[in-house]
Amino acid sequence: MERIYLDNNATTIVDPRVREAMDPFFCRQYGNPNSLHSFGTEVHEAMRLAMDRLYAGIGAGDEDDILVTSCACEGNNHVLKGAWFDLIRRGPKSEILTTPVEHPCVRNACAFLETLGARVTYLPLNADGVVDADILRRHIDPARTALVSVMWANNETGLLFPVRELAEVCRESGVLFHTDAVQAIGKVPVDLARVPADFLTFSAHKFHGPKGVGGLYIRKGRALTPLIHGGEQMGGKRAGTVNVPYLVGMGLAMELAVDGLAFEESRVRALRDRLEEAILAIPDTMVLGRGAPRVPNTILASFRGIEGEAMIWDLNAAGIAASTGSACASESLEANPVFVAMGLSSELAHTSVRFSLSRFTTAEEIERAAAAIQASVARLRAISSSYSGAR
Ligand code: 7TS
Repeated sequence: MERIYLDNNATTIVDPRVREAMDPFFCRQYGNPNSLHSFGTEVHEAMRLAMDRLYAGIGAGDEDDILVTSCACEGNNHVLKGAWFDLIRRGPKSEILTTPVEHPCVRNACAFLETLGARVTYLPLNADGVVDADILRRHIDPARTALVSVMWANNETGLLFPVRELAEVCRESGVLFHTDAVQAIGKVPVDLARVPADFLTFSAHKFHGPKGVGGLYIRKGRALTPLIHGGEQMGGKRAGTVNVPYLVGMGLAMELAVDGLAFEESRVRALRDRLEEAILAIPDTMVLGRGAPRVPNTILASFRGIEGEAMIWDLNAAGIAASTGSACASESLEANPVFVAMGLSSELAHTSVRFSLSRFTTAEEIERAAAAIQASVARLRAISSSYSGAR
């Protein structure tokens, strides 16, 4: 029986068209793009096309920069550490505002900067589990705040943050705004002509491109101290030979993701809603953030009386890949900070499972997954000491 992959927020299958587009750049057009001979120059056209696709995909202006990075962790670290080198270190702006539900690469980079003397404030969430413009207005201080970093969409809940309003508040206050758009690309429109963010990060493997390549958008006029010093690649802003095959793949993956947005909005959302309906038909289940704006592919469901991890293993045995939404750190049983910040009980935090779909998910897979989830819940509740029947 074919396995079913419902963990697309962790990573996605590479679109076969993307792999095909990358192929010539391994053994045929393998020159270093900085070389002056034909091996070098012949890759330029493909690189330009890929960059054009990235610019078009996120609505970047011609004079803005997009740096090709190795992943979103790199892009996010670059922005946060750049804020330290460019601003905080020099004073008087010493504060970064962020949220407690960012990816660990943002939270841990902030924790590191705190050890150097930065002041980091984690903004509270509203009843929908996001930071809104009023909350930001209450905390932002133009004299003290150097940077605001808030994700576009949360990887565990799929909740969408009102980034346009947040970016506008920052702009009015003269404060830099960064958004981690890793979980937004290909799921909702991401248009920097409408959202006045200064920095934005993305990662190809979340939208059917290869792993190990991502992008960091820098609006015109915003400087960032390089994280990687070296040669003159990318105008000296990020040294290292450009990963040409992966850039080519990311460019096409971006174009396909943006072209597929309407499909995501209709077909993927319909499949997600169908799975959600099947989950909610099981007694004592809930879906987090159901009433609030969410990306169309994600379900974070809680099954009372069942440890999320037990369900992952049980579903895995049935050939279905989901994740706990990292309800527990893999090595400890500490509750996920995302759930703590959302004010969810530890019971909810420990009983949640994340299902994330993609444009490759089929209706038949959803029906099979729904049946497997129902069977797993029945099996695990029958042996659960903490479940004593529907309340
Ligand atoms: N930012 C967000 C919002 C993410 O979801 C992830 C990966 C990253 C950054 C890191 O991306 P990378 O390019 O450096 O790999 N998120 C997840 C996840 O939700 N489950 O596994 C990985």
